[in-house]
Amino acid sequence: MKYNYPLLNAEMPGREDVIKLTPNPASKELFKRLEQKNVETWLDRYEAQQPQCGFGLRGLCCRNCQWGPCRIGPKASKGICGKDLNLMVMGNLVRALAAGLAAHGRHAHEVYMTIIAVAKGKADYPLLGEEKIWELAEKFGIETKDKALDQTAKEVAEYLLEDLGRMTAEPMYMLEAYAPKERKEVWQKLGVLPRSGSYEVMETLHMTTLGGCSDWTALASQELRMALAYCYSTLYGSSMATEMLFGIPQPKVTEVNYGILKEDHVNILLHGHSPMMAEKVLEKINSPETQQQVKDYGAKGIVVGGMCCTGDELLCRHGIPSVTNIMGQELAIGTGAVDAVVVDMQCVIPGLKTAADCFGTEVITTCDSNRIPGAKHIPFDPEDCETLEEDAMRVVQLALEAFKRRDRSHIYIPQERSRAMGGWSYEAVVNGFGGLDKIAQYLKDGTIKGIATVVGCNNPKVPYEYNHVTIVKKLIESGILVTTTGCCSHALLNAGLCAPEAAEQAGGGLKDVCQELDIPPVLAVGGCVDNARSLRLFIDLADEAGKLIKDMPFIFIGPEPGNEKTVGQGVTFLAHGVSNLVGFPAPIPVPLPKAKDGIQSNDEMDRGSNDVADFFAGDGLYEKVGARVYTEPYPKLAAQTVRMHIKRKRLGLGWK
Ligand code: BF8
Repeated sequence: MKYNYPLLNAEMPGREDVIKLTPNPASKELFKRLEQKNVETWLDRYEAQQPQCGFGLRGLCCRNCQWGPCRIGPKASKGICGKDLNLMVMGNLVRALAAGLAAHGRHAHEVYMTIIAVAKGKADYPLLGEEKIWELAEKFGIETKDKALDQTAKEVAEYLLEDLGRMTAEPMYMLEAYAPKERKEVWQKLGVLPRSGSYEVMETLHMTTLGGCSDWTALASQELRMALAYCYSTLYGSSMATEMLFGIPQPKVTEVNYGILKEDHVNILLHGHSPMMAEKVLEKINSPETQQQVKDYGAKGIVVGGMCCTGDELLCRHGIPSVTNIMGQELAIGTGAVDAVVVDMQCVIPGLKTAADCFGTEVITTCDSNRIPGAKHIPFDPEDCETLEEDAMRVVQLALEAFKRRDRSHIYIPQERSRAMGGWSYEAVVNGFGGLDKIAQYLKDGTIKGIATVVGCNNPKVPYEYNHVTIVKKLIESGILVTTTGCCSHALLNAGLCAPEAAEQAGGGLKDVCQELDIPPVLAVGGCVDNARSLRLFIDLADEAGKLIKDMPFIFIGPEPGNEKTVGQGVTFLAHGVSNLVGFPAPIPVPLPKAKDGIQSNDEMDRGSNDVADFFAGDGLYEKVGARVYTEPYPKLAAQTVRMHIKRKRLGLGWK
């Protein structure tokens, strides 16, 4: 059964479609098993929510003040305050980006404060990314002569903190250092240069409060301004600061998927986004003390698996096998083999604990921002980390004790494993292909037709992981190189598309070059903050080719967008001139043809917001930044749209 949403010109899958279409056999098995065992998952809760509210789906509901909630529809064309449809849709969108920026900002803050704690001697972490520390110091113009590495790192972190929190109108250091000159001029002309992450979140909430900004186009400008703050204060900042601490990832091969769990081992999953505590826990797991204790507890060893973006970070740096993403977290618990899930921040759904309670899995929270009732809480705070070493050891102890208690009658581990290569930092991609000049040449001569960065969450509105995998298979077949992060990367890793042998599935020159260099056609570049790596690649390749980024055969794709954070990711790439393809028409309603002026049409109301939809999909945004949003929920059609986009860009450049 499908759920039809004519208002969006789309349908959503029912349970049978999800189980039939989801590409990972392990997920199919686990959905069925959890259903048999009567354990609730997101799939049950999603079905219980059908039909979903048509106002909310189209961004036509405002809950920003106590006059509301207000809805716009055939009965009322305005909210009580007079807010019209454009203002409501754009206001909701800009608030979503603010929430996403706040989330990545909090992540960034933890990483920067950890570097400062290390420099002050308060936290025992290495500074393995020496080259990144010197690179940033030089870019920021920090005097480094006779300065120790840790002190330089601290100064860099203080600059990054300023980008996160500046309240005055000075330029952002990171934006000045890494944004292309041509873009800076575009943004200057548009008046969208930001102050800092925190300032722009404050300004956005201010603009959208009752009686705030009534001009949706000013909110659209704020959307661009905030995306730039998001990009340069949180994506670039978190990604590079984490490299300062734990080093710049290099490619490494490992095995991924649910089959990495082992019945006779202690199984620990590390889940969340900021890998600060996870790195320390990993250090303790690998200590001789723990390895001895494991035997005392009667286990054959410890398996560490990664979930979501913390999983991506650990895969990239240590080759730790990853298991799954946001919508697989309950399935992983459903194996009955997970002794402990250690979670830090973000994308840890409340349903995780419900499933964990059914299987006796210990859930350990490590961030004060992400508390879960009934979970053990051992917080990491870089500003108060005197007990960090003991705390990380306690986390490991809890997992060992959970292994002893585990009810083995519930264990069911689908034996799916895939080979995968992670660790594709910006530097690794450039070196792997033999230099920026080589990649630019491959693009020019058509060996590689284009580059798509395919990223983002899962969303129950499309069949779980089906859109990710289907689009990417079609793209590599067409000779388009793919970079990936976040939940999408887990779908692609488990599908075997991130292994060098996946080159076999690529088409044309991409197949040849990947086989020759032993590189996968789908490059797992890290967690969501590491979209900065793909963006930097786009920026530097355009520069190397002597072209503007907006003219290059690049695209950003979010096939299953879910979290508010993805709005920021998409608009970041748009602001840089890279068009987006999104896999479901919300919260920007699907752009159907606009009714002619003077013609009253219900369609005009149904689609949510003509002007905002046209701004993103039509010429409004395109004229400002040279990029637009395509929306297509059906993955084969989506891949076709991307191929056309890439082809048009190549034609424009005169590249065959
Ligand atoms: O930051 S892709 S559901 S896990 S938000 Fe979350 Fe979305 Fe997954 Fe990583 Ni990104």
